[in-house]
Amino acid sequence: MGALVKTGIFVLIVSVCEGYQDIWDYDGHKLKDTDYVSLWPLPQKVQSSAAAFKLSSINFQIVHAKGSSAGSSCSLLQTAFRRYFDYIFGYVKKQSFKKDPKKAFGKEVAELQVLITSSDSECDGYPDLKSDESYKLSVDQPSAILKAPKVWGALRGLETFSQLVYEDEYGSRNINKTEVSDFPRFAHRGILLDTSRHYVPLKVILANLEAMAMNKFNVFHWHIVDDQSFPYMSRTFPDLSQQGAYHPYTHVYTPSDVKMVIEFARMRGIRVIPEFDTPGHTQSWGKGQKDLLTPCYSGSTPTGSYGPVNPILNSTYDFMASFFKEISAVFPDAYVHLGGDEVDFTCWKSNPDITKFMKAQGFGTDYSKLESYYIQRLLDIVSTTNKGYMIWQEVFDNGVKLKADTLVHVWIYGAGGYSEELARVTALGFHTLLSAPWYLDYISYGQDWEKYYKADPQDFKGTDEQKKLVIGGEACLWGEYVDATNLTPRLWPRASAVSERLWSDKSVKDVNDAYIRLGQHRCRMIERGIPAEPLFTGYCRHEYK
Ligand code: CP6
Repeated sequence: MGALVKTGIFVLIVSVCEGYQDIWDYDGHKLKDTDYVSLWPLPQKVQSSAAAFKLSSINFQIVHAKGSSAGSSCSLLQTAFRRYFDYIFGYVKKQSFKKDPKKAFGKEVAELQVLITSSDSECDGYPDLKSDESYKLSVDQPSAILKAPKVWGALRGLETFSQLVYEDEYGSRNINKTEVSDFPRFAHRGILLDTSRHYVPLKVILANLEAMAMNKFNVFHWHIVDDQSFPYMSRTFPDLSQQGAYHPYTHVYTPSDVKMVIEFARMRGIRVIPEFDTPGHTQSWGKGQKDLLTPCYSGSTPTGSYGPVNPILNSTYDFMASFFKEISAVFPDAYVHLGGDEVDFTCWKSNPDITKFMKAQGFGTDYSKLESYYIQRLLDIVSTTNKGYMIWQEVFDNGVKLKADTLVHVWIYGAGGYSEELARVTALGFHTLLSAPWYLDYISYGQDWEKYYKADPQDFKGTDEQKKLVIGGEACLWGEYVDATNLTPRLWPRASAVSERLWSDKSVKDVNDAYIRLGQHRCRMIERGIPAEPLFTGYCRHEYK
C-alpha cells in the first residue's frame, strides 16, 4: 500500500508495511517515523520546510512574550507551559550514549514565546461556545512564536507545537521550520462519558480530560446519573447519592471532586456540561426522593415498581426547581443537558391517576403529550436559572416548544441515517449537534475509526444557513460495558477520528493519510501515559513505560 502525504509544501511518499510506516521524502531519503507527519487533528494551514532545528532540555524555555496580555500571573498558561515542556522532553533521560555528530553544529530553537494579543486574555474565565481558539505558530530559530487572541488558542497552539517536535536517532529533540495558522471548524467538540452504569474514578476522568486536550476536544458532556446509579452528591438532596449511588461513600462525586473536574477541564480549555436526564432514565433518583417516580399498577393495585418521573404532582416541580437551582450554581457552564430521551410510557399507561390527569388535560391517549407537558414545565424552571439547555432529539420530535437558543442533540441513527433529522431541526432554525454516527461503546471487528472519520455533520440537504446551525458533535461512550479497566483504550484513539472531523477543514478526508498520522498520534498518547489501543498491527518506539 502506498500513499501520497501532503504536509504543507512538501510531498512525502509513504509506504506502509503491516502497519509500521517507513516514510521517504521526495529525494528518496528515509525519514524517521516521527518526522513531519504526526499532527492530529490536522491544522487548517501548515507549511513546513526541511530545515530542522534542535531543542535541548537545558536551554529550551516556553515564555510569555513581551506585550502579552497574559503574564506569569496567569496560572492557566504557567501550568500549560510546564505540562508541554514535560511532554516535549518526556524521553530525554533515556537518551542513547551515542554522540550526535550534528549536535554541535545544528541551529537551536531556544524558546517558544507565547503572545496573547487581545487585551482580555480570559486567563481566569471559563471557556464557552463562543471562545476564540485560533492561533498562529511560527517555528524558527532562535525563537518560535505562538500568537493567539485568547488563552484558549494558546492552549491549542501549545499542543500543536509539542506535536511538531520529534526525536531523532540519537534521542535528541528536533523541530522543523514551520508556519501554522489554525482554528476549529466547529465550536462544540465533545466527549460523553457515562458515570452511572459504572462508577468512573476521578483519576480516570482526569486522564481522559488530558487526552481530550491532546485531541483538541473542548466539551466534556458528563452523563453523570442514570437508572443504575446516582453518584452525584447533592448538597440540597444528600439522600439522592446516599441511597442511589452504588456505594454512598466510595462511588460518589463529592462537591470537591466536581470542582476538581471543572477546574482541571478549564485549565485545558474544556467545558463541563452535566446531564441530568429526566423524565426517563431515573430509576436511581427514586431511591432517595420519595414520590418522585410514577408508581406502576397492575389493574387497580400498585406493583411496587416505578416508572419515569411523575409528571402530575406539584411536588415533582418543586423538587426540580431546587435541584436545578443547585446544579446551575455548581456547574459554571452556560448550558445544562436535560436529556429527555427514551421515555417508556408503559408505567404511565398503567397508573389510574395519570389516566385521569390525561383526560382532564385533554391529552386523550397520546402519552407524548404528557411527556411534552413535563418537559415544557422543566424547561421553564431551568430557564429561570439563566442557563441554556441541550436536549436529546426526541424532545424536538415530540413538538415541545423550545427556547430559540436550545441545542438539539441528534443521536438516533434511523433507517434513513441521521441527515433528515439534521435537516428538520435546522429548517426550524434550531442549533444542533451530532452524535448518531459516533457511538463509541459499539464495538466491532476491524478498523471502525474509518467509519467515524468519514461521517460529516454537514452532510445533509439544506441551505448554507441551515449548515451554519450545526455547532459540532460529540463522541459518546455509554457505560454499560465500560468501567475504569477498559474506558481509556476503548475511547482512544477511536475518538480521535471524531476530533479531526470536528476540528480540521471539511476537505481533510484522506483515510490513508489519516491512518499514518493517527498511528503516530496514538503512539504519542502512549508516550504521554494514555493507554490508547492499536489501530492495526505494528509497534511504537516507546511502548513500554
Ligand atoms: N443511555 C441513555 C443510553 C442511551 C441513551 N440514553 C443509548 C441508546 C441507544 C444506544 C446507545 C446508548 N445507553 N441515557 C440514548 C441517548 Cl445504541
